[in-house]
Amino acid sequence: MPKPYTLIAAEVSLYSGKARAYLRYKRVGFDELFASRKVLVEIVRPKTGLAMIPVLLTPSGEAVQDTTAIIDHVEAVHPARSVYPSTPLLRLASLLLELYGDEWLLLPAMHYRWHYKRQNLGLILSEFGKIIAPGLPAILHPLAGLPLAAYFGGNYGRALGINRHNRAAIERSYEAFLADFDAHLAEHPFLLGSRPSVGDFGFMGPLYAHLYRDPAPGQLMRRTAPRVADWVERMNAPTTSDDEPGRFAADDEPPRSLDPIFRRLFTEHWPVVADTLAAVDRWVRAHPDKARISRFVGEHSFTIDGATTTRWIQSFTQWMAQRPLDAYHALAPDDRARADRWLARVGGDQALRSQPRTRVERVHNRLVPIRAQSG
Ligand SMILES: N[C@@H](CCC(=O)N[C@@H](CS)C(=O)NCC(=O)O)C(=O)O
Repeated sequence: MPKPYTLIAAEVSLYSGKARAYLRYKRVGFDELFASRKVLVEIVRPKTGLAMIPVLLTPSGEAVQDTTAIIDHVEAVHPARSVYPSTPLLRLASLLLELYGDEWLLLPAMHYRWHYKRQNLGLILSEFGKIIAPGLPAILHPLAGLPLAAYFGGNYGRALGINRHNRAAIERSYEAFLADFDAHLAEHPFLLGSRPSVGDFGFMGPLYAHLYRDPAPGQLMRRTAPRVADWVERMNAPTTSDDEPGRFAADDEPPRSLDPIFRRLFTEHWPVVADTLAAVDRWVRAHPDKARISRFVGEHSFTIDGATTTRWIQSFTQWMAQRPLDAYHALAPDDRARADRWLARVGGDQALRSQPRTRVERVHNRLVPIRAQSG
């Protein structure tokens, strides 16, 4: 019998891993439809206007793109086993962690996949070849996958700011992250307790298809952070026997063992986020006639572990960042005081104070500015 939902996805795709693990955890029945070029051309593009995966086809005929939109769609229909903690600080923490996973662990994911070609390329080319021409004999897949590999492998460096100046720094930062996450997992099965939150699913994107499954980083993870590898496996195979999915941390307190991860988030990632909010605002003011915000809105420099280089500013980051910012600004005074104490402990005490001057929203899968009404 067909299941109510269909997830258009691929094992090799980063954000597919996030959506797949989430849908399994929620126990909403779904079939996975392999995102071949034919599926992209015949279903994804006409239904979403984009050539991006994953896409969720819902029982009511909608096509939802973007993993965060997929999660929010499914949460609204199936509130049981919510991935959003109901208490305010944990909720804020989960949104920050989702943002960090989606947008910042992307750097090591792309770096390790494309830099360690000798180890990874065999697998990647065959999987890309399957996307382009699933009907071809497997032996020809690597050849068919070359153009797609050239596209992704050729563009990520400039867009994300990954090059010879910061490769070693990205590896130092990621290895430190792995050690911190591994130590955290010695105390808690998931990021915020014994139950996965939206932050875990954000982490699952980069930590599955690329950093667990690609041979070179996969070996690094299994060797240096075996608990992280176990977590990836747990996230992909949630226990289905009991209805009680576990608990979020007690007393609405983000676990202390996450402090180093939050500290890295606020030192490395948040300056990029803050700069992005300012750049989106400038871009929108400079383009009053444009209904949609361009995917890239300029270039800026950023620093990871002492290495500075430039990257393209991605407007989408603002849409993700508005989520924790909104959660912070909606806190009741007592909760805000508690949040500020926690944020000060992890170096984020100023980070969330100001809101973006221009807000953005997604309309038909495009980012649009919410302009102040004139008159
Ligand atoms: N933020 C989106 C990103 C989706 C995305 O970037 N998907 C990748 C594959 S993992 C893709 O389709 N990229 C095509 C492109 O960037 O043109 C999400 O959460 O779904």
